[in-house]
Amino acid sequence: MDEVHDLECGNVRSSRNLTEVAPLATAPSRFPAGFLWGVSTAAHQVEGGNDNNQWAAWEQAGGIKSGDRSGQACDWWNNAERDFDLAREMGVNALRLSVEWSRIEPQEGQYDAQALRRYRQMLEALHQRGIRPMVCLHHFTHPLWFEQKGGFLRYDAANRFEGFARHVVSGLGDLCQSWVTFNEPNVYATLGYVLGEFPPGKRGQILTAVRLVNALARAHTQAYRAIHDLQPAAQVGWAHNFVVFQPADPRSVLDGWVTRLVNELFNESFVRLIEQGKLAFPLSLVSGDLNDVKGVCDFVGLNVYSRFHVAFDARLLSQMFARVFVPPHVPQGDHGVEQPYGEAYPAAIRLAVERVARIGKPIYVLENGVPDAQDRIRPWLIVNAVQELDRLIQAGQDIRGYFHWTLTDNFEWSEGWKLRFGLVALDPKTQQRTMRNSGRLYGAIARSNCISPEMVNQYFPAGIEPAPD
Ligand code: IFM
Repeated sequence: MDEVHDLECGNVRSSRNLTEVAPLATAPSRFPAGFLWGVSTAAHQVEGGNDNNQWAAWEQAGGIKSGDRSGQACDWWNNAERDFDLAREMGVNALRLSVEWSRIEPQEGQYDAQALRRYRQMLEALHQRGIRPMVCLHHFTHPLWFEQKGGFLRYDAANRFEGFARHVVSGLGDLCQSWVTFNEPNVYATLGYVLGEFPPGKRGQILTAVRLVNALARAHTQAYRAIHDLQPAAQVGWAHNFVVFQPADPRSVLDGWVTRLVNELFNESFVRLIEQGKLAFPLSLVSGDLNDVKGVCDFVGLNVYSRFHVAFDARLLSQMFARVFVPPHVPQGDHGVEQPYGEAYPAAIRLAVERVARIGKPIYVLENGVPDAQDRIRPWLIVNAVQELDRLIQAGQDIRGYFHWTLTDNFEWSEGWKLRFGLVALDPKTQQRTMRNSGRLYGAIARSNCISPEMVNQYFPAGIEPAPD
């Protein structure tokens, strides 16, 4: 692996303008001391050998479009330390990982001490490398026994989740103070119950998706209180996936209406529950008041990637008449316009931050990235994302960190191994890793807590503008 050279930012405001290498208006200043430059990961996507959760069953049942299996994944269960070394070499100071409930509580009420010990080792290994861990309790996967009992739609799900959360925090609390209860409740509900892409593979069940979001908000609240009970100084939040939806035709009343509807269900539902303790009318008829959920978080985590256009289509009843698509000639990662990954849109960070800032809590960008095996547009994305963050912080927004998704290429859910989000390329068959240039660039930014045109030039002398498609 190549050495990464440290580049000082110096007085970036008077140095060469970044517009020479990127479509940027201004060069950013130094980030606040203690700003977290991290990478995000998730248990099922990296550990390998997870065969006791609902995603393993989904894989076996043919739920992955390519037929791929997560298999050995990035082999973290045996050797996460290899990737932690790469994270240290890169220079990040934080890493978000999740714990796999199906390993820790493989049967209801039976906890596996060995599994928790392995997570302790991982957290210790991160600390030894100067990397602060942030632990997520539920990143899309849970044990088969829990799924078979109805998952989070069952009446006592919040109690089960609280029991798991207590067990984890009791066992790992001396090594971690930052907790994410749920990753992307809105994605889990939408892909699992409206689009059928995630287990349990239901389509068009919009009311069930709303009920699930409510149930996840209750479970989040109960876990939040349990974590604080055990660890009063803990910082607890959730990771919200924010997508920019834009009417396909700004003059069309129907496009505007269906865009607002999609936005309300996807972007607003969980956020409104935390902000106001209820959903907007008429969704509030399904949920009622959840007053005890209001204000329950110490920070808001944002996972921000993309923008979609939305058009009214009377044939799409099961999708609330919304045709969600990506127009041609916009920057995109490695997929056709039919795929649900959208336009790579760093400006989404500003819109997302401005929305959740109304909750009044610190904000972390907990995911941002693009599937890009050849590193065509990832550098452009990183530079633009960092500039967005800088502008927001200058404008007074309380943003505490940026975590890139992801460290090493990993198992991308229903797309399997097809999409490569890593700063480090992985061949899952040989387990060979190769640092991408975007990893070197991101590392240089993280180490200097700043970005300079020299960094961009060093790794991308030919420039980083995304080529038009
Ligand atoms: O890989 C996922 C991650 O698990 C959740 N957020 C989006 C990422 C990229 O699709």
